[in-house]
Amino acid sequence: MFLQCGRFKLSLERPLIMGVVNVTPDSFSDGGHHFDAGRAIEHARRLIEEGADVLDIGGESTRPGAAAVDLAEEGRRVLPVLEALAGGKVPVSVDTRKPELMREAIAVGADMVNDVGALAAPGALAAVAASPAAVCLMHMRGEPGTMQANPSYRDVVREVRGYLSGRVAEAERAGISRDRIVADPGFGFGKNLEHNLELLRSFPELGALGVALLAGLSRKAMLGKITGREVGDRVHASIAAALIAVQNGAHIVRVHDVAPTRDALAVWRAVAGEKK
Ligand code: HH2
Repeated sequence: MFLQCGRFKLSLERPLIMGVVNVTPDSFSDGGHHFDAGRAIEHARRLIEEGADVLDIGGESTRPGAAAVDLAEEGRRVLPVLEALAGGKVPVSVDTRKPELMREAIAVGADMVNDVGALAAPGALAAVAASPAAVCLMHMRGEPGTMQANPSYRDVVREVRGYLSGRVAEAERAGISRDRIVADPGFGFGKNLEHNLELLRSFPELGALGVALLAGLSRKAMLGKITGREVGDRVHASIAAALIAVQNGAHIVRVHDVAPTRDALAVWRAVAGEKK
């Protein structure tokens, strides 16, 4: 299995690490740390050295309760960073919900679009379909402003899988081939701790979608609830979560802490066998 990702054809025979670069003042775990292009680019290059297989550049926080950012501001944040990194040795992804920014990002060389809105915004499917970029379709219940208010599901795994299956079908109808699609259950996006744990436990069931799977658990509130630790102190919990996700079938893990994740996955690969 492989993922066609802009200029890259990525093998999914071993788990891939997507390193997070937030160019925002307010992201939940690293807001403000790389809130200028120079620092963000420096951080991204460090993540590549640490072993990131893909970089995910975002200019709008989607943490619960986050304020929306307008198109011009989001573009000012991410486009210079994408431009500096595109064409390098690892693919770059743009984390955005805005179709206009998807187009602009692809025009400056983004290899992938990571959309927590699963290309549901008008024009988003067409923006990706018209390009060679890969796309990550994520499940979210509600909107970041209110999604954690009181999420409820009858059967979270069925509902998330059903939604993703519908979005994959829509994307295919729009002309995005399966080998360009990644699906993600969206941990923490309109889900309480029990929902998140159930999704992680049942991750293998998402394999039926027949596309690459991504898990984003890094430093999230669910890990704080389990360990009682503040966001800056969740690295160990994040490694455990990434490892469980990979063991349960995730092809890509989206993480802030690339170096320790790489080491943990190296051990997993050694045990799983050389092919990984
Ligand atoms: N999580 C976040 C943002 N984007 N994209 C995908 N596909 N999956 C995720 O789980 C996911 C995501 C939230 O993390 P972060 O980017 O660190 O925070 P913020 O949204 O506050 O910038």
